[in-house]
Amino acid sequence: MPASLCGTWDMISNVNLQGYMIALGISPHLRNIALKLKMKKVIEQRGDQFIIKTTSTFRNYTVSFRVGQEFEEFTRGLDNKNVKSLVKWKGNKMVCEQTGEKKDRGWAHWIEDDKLHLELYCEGEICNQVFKKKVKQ
Ligand code: ECB
Repeated sequence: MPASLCGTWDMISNVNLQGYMIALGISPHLRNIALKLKMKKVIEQRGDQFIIKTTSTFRNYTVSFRVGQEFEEFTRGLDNKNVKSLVKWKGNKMVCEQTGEKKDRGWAHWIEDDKLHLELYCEGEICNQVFKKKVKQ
């Protein structure tokens, strides 16, 4: 079993979000706002269902799914597109393929050195984000 992705995570690095957003067709105005955000991830598992919440001071985005079960995703508040998404485990990585108008689109999450890693990719652009586990208060 791969290390659990569950928990509350704070972003500590964000590389090439700009390139990823350009590939998604996000406007310059929204890109400038998004680039300044320190996002959080809250990942929960209930039975065989995963819920991933991305939160920020500007917008939040939530997706929920079962591994191995294709679902319809509308990327509301991101690029506002309908995609068919499928999440699988590939080794220690939770990998999501998002099939739609954009080619070669998806993301992968994994744990490395107690950090949560996220690779977001679209049409050859790759954004790498790293999150550290939020200290319990
Ligand atoms: C939700 C906070 C970001 C809001 C940014 C607003 C406008 C910019 C529009 C699009 C930018 C595209 C992506 C922003 C980066 C991350 C957001 C969630 C990416 C994602 O798909 O995460 C997956 C994997 O954790 C789960 O949805």
